[in-house]
Amino acid sequence: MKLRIATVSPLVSFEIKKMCVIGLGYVGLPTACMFAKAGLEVVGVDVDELIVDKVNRGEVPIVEPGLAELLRDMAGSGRLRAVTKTEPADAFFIAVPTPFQHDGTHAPDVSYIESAIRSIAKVVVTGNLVVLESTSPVGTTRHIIEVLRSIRPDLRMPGSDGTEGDIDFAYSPERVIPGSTTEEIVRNDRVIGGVSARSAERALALYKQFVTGKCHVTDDKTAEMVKLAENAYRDVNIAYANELSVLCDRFGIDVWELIELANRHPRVSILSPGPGVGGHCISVDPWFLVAGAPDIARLVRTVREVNDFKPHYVYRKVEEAMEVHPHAHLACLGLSYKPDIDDFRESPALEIALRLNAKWPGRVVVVDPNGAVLQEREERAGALTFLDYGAALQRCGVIVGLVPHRSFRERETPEGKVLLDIAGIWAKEAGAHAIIEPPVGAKLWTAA
Ligand code: SAJ
Repeated sequence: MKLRIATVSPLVSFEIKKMCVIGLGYVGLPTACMFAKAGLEVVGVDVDELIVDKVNRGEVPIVEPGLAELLRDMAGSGRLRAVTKTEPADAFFIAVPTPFQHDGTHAPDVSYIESAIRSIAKVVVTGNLVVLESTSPVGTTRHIIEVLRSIRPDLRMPGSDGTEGDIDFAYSPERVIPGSTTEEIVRNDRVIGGVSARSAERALALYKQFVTGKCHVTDDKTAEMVKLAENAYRDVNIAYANELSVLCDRFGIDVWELIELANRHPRVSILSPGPGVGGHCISVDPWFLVAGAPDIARLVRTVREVNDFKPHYVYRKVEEAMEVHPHAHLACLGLSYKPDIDDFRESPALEIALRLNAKWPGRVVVVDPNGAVLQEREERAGALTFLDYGAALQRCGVIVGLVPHRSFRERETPEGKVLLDIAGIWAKEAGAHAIIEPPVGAKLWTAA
């Protein structure tokens, strides 16, 4: 549906001065800060009291460059405060997680979104705007309208044909990459999907208060699908690199050299293989497309399976190396879901390390620059033996490079060790498309 922005629409006169941002995580907190910086009164809502207390003290609960200063300033200015219960406001932003069910079905779990809209239902009044930012299955914005309609029959909801109601609704996906959130949230282009022309118009006006990238207006369903299409696109491309890595292993070819050479083609740009795909987005969102159309989403499903297979493959390769060196100690380098961040959600590297540690207790050590953060957050990490890089190399004969953290890549290639270079740590040129040459005295898994 192509939306036309109306120039005069009755509810636009409801000025937005105060907003509630529900969910103070990786997206909600920076968004709340940006709106506060733009001069709005912002109330951040989170069910976690520890997060609420921290935010009110001006302390960031997550590591994200630039966010600490921003939050300190905004909390100090009085324009941003945090609470555990949704308050009356002019606009509501929902930025809560949408995981999938861990029962093998991978069905999306929209229960956090549903509880957010139920909390909004208690305070919402005519003229309010509700914007959903959480990555969601196609149709979720419509679904929350129906949830609100069932709780608040006194309010007129917008129609599925674009007719206006008493409340406006829009869907606008975040597109930031962890590690550059505070820059990308401002600079990136944004897609804004309104359920009606007025909804889109109001959401657009709001985002324009801090977004310098272009804002593209469409309908809610298209905006929902855009986000899923973007992340599935990345999944497809990473799966290709991962499949190449196992093919190269079978054929006895160095995958890093292969990719470097293939990328010399002017229209080829292959990504980097790794231990699998982690994080809370790429490894999750494509399943929403599969769940929505299981009979036809064949490529997206296969791609998920290819990327989910990679950690098992890596585990088997390490097992083989340990069988050849039955007394060796093993070091796992890197545990986060990608390099240079303190985020361990859905991390294949962490799963591999835990599994290896369970198989050879007492013989496995792990190294990660943010190991302390992991130990604080994840109970299972208690079973792991953390060492610094130098000590791990001294103790272990088999070294598995799982995450190419900068601090690992800056080091010399270890000599006299069995190196399993899963993520290109010892590639000659640091970065995505590096050549690796087998270092003297070391055995590489690609050459095994
Ligand atoms: N990975 C590889 N090889 C690569 C690139 C990545 O194995 O060449 C792995 C990473 O190590 C990681 C996983 O893929 O395990 C995902 O990492 P990522 O950097 O591709 O993505 P995320 O999850 O940190 O952020 C993505 C981004 N989406 C896209 O690039 C299309 C970001 O813009 C989204 O905002 C975010 O998902 C989200 O929240 O959806």
